Amino acid sequence: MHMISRPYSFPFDGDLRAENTALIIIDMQIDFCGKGGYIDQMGYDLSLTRRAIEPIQRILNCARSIDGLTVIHTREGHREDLSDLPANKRWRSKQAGAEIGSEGPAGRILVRNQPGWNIIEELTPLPSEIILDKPGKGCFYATDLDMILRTKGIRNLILTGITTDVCVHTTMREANDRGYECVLLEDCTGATEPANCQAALNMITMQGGIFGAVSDSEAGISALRQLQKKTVK
Ligand code: C5J
Repeated sequence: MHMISRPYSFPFDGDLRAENTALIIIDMQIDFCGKGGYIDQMGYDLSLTRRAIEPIQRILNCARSIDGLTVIHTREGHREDLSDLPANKRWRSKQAGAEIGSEGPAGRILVRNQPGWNIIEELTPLPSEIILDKPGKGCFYATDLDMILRTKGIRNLILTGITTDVCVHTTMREANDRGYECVLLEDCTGATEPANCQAALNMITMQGGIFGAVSDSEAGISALRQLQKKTVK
């Protein structure tokens, strides 16, 4: 079973099953795509990150209908006392006009349990879905993601979320080095600069798919629906 993708059909060996696959939705938080959050405070155009919401809703609805498929949501954010916030990350965010930990219209910027840290309403996780909190850009650093995936026997990762060139790319690279087989759905992601989003997508597909493959929500949904048919048989 394959998903139509480029530069090769995902996954490389055709071993696409609900049990060995996870849909990962990265950082769809108010801080990254909502009014008054981190990205908004830096002055970026929110439509560039919000473009991913509807396509993610579609693939998420489909994933929820597939027995045995794992859904994981992630959130970037720091402890209230900022003890897990590196000084250089804080300093740089201040230069960009949105100091992490400072008060903003959506509460303290990128701090856990503040309004801006929440996942947007449109993509609210179900109680049965995994939520992963991370202090950095990559989903593997300082989290138990690798342990969760290995424990559940998951090898294939369908990546979605924001931002393409930062948290999504870092995660894809971390996953790739650990032997996970990744595909990124291009309409389910977005970046603060469209050129960087495009460059990040191109980078994945170079050299035969150096970090994995690129597809879209329509192809992702078709592939997942095939899994459902297989499960039912
Ligand atoms: C950023 C992220 N861009 N989720 N975080 O700082 O990509």
